[in-house]
Amino acid sequence: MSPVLSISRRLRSTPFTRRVTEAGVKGYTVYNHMLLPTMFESIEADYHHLKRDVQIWDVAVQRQVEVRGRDAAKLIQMLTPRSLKKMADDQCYYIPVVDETGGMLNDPVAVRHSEDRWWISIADSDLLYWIKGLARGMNLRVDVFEPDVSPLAIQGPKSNDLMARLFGEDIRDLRFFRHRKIEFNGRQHTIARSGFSVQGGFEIYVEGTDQGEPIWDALFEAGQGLNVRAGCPNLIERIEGGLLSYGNDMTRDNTPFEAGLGKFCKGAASKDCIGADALRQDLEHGPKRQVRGLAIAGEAVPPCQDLWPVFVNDQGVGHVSSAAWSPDLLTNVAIAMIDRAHWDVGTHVTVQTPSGPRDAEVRALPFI
Ligand code: THG
Repeated sequence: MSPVLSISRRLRSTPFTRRVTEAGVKGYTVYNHMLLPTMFESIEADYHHLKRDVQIWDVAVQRQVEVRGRDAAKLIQMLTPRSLKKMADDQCYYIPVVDETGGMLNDPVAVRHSEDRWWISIADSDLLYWIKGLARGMNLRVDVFEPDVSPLAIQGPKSNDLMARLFGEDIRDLRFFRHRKIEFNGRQHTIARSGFSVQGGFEIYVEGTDQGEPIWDALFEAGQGLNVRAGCPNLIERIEGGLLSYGNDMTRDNTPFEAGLGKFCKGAASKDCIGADALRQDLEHGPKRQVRGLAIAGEAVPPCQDLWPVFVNDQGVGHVSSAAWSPDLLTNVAIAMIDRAHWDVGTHVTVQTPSGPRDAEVRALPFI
């Protein structure tokens, strides 16, 4: 028998877990101390379906850190080298969050409701404590807490049709990384055009655990004839799309410039951001290494559970952190951190995989 995950109060279920189980989930990972589905039919079958139809994803693990109060905007600008000055009350921004060494603590989506009310929709690290610590240590006039909000993503090319059926035609006009309120069951929820795939779609920030199953059921009801299925962030699709996974593809050892997030660090020179001084070197001279795509030759590689060393002429030049066979590109696709001297697109390298050394070629991200 293969090992099982023992689920308890610490390993939190979500408002959608019962429905996810009923839908036949086959694999889970743990993210923010909570269950995140990784597979339904198979990673390849889920991938083809996501690219053709529409899926409903339990991404409640994208927990919200709510920051409320007169110093909210000031505190959030301290977290990130991305300038938030022009951000409107209906916008979401992808923001690298760095510590005083310039190391990445998280790569959340910031959701601005108003000057004094924000959500930070976090990746897998305990950012709540960093933000609470800053608020307390600096005597800021804010409350910082995790609200009862659970994102549900609707992803895939038919996501517009599905959402229009349930929430009306106007929803088609919602722009990328903008949000608005919708009403369901007499309750208000925030809905954004966003999500962890490059197929397009929406995220509903479901307010209230008790609303999870009613919204899930309504989406499946509305999706009849659209081949709607339960799904989850897909390993192959996210590598092809160049979407990075915090804790896998970048960690506290990396600056956002190394993670390829330099375009979100234009405010890195500003004193408002805690990591500004530490980031100056990378801002002025560029990073010493950076995230790249790799096309790895040969048959399908096994899952990447540890870093795979990358070599050029027996010299270590980086490592692979995520890899999968791409059925559409007919090659293995991977995300790697590669030293500057070898990161040019087209460079030939060798990857030490668990199934032996493989030839590989540096590619730009995204692959597609
Ligand atoms: N949605 C929400 N919260 C999240 C994620 C999400 N929290 C954790 C994790 N995913 C954070 N990671 C990402 C990575 C990339 C994007 C979103 C979240 C993304 N980026 C676009 C890009 O890079 O082109 C848009 C960036 C922008 O314009 O600001 O979509 O998926 N709620």
